[in-house]
Amino acid sequence: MTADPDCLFCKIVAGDIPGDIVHTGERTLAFRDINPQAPLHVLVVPRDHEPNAAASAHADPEMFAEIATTARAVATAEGYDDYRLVFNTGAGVGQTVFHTHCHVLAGRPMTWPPG
Ligand code: D5M
Repeated sequence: MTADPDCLFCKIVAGDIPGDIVHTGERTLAFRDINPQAPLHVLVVPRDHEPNAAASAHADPEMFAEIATTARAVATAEGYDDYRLVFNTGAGVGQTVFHTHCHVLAGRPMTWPPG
């Protein structure tokens, strides 16, 4: 298990700070976003620290697939067949927490392209 002692999401994974956890997997954890942008807004994170989706996919492709299946499980459990997954990858597109996370958004109409 790799962890960064300064990383907010590593602290949630470790249970050192609270998260509104909706799913615990062997290699992933899902918790509600503190600033929800839709009726369902959950973050699925790998337990292992990597700074972004590209790094996680490279380091552990199986775990990266687990993020997608966890996202579907969370959406289904909350009654949503349709949902949007977002991986902000890099500060230039709005990434603010540099521990890989998948936004799972559902429950309202969504437009394309995203803002
Ligand atoms: O998304 C980072 C997301 O992390 C953003 O939507 C807020 C959320 N966030 C920040 N702190 C917390 C805590 N403590 N719990 C739950 N959610 C949190 P990004 O893609 O990096 O912009």
